[in-house]
Amino acid sequence: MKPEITLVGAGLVGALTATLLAQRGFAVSVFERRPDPRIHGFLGGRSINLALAERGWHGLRLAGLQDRIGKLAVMMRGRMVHHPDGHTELLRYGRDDTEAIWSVSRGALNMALLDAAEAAGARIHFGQRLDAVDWEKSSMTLRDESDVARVQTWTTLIGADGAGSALRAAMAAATDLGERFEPLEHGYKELEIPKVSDIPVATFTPALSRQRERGDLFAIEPNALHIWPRGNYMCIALPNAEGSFTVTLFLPNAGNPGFANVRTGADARALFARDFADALPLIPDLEKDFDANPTGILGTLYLERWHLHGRALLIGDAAHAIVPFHGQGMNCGFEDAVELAELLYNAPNDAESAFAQFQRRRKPNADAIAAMALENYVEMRDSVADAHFLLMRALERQLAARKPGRFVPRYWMVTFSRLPYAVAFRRGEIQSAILRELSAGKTDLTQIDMAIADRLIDERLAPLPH
Ligand code: FAD
Ligand code: 8R5
Repeated sequence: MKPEITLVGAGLVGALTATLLAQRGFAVSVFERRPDPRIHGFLGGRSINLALAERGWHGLRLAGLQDRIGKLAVMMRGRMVHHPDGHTELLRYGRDDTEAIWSVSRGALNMALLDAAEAAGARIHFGQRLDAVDWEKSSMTLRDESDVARVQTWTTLIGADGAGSALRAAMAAATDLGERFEPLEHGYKELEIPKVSDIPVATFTPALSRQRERGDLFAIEPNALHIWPRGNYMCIALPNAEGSFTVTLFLPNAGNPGFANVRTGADARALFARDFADALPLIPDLEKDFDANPTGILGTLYLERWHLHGRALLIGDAAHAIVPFHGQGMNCGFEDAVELAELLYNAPNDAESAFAQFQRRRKPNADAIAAMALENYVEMRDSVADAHFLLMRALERQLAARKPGRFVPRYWMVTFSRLPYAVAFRRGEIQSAILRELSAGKTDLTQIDMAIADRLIDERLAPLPH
């Protein structure tokens, strides 16, 4: 008899986990609140994209989806910084185009993963919302779109039902999970830069007219993650394969500018005219989008416990939602899926030890990426303009070239490797200390003593495992 697993949530992490477990011989049932997006369209309808990095690709490869997703993904080779005076500069993420991140549509990705899960043998039940769990009876109540309830029994439950997890609430009612949510004092709003042919000619700038004559699809450089850093706040834009960009405005909730003051589309237009002037003519529906789209909230979710013995486990955002600034929420969740599938495969009839191992292995890594994601907000919105930051960045590049496999930029370890996040975090701290020591009081690379640099690196950083 195949061991049974019941998953709650067929979002990105749930669908990948279902695929990997079904591939490994488990009888997998999945209950998903929303209707099947392959039939009803992806809810929301807006093009929302995500940045996929190496950890995410690894999960997709195991699911057999690399080629299918590869065709839909737009390469982002670096950060395109839009300075207040309108000039731009590309800061590459890696050494060459083999080191890039990729923008993919959430809807397309989720649908591909649902196909893969079903092809592997998982059974997905849509329009089934988890409402309550009866731990004594090993059953749960599910409700359909008309709120009609049914009771379903289970043997082992895995919650991949996202940051607002209903399974987490049901587990917390049975035991103290040590749950803590730390809100960020900043929120976000999504806007859109349409493809050039969808921008009304009436509002064209001369640059847009030239782009239209050339037949350009994208209004700004497609192969980059665009950032408008403005100190305490910022805008970003990620390309969509059909030619548009999803723009996200990140602002403090209070203060000026802040969402408490920038309340209406008209307020937002005034803010863009002042601070994001080069983007403004590219966002024709600014007012409409701003008024129609909700203001997203951000924060970090920490739990002391992710599992209830061998009976239930939380994974993905349900266990460790993080702030978005490293673009690693999904990537980290895919790593959860891969590690869990491996652990359960090796102990198919001992979920208790698999779950305990999972938490032991993953929790330090989840905590590390949570911390690094918070730090990357400051780095994205603020430090790009600072002269000393630029010197440290140049020095980092130089040391990385001098000591390959030893001094490796933290961004690279997080984004282009599968080294544990906790290792990237720890080595990153050591490297930052070295950069600070070497650059203290210096204004130029030529003033830095490379013999000291070599010595500090050899003393404090062991070679990375290959
Ligand atoms: P989700 O994707 O939220 O899926 C949860 C699923 O559970 C959903 O399908 C939901 O309908 C279902 N569900 C919820 N409640 C119930 C219930 N009671 N019963 C049954 N089903 C239920 N990460 C990156 O790595 N890179 C990025 O660039 C990036 N960009 C992002 C942009 C935005 C706008 C947002 C909001 C997040 C972004 N993230 C990104 C984070 C990423 O989206 C999440 O980390 C990832 O989706 C987590 O996957 P999940 O499956 O755990 O949760
Ligand atoms: N998530 C991302 C990065 C790092 C880019 C860099 C940052 C939007 C709600 Cl804010 C953000 C990154 O350091 O140069 N890679 O991928 C994705 C990001 O935000 C996503 C799109 C987002 C939640 C809104």
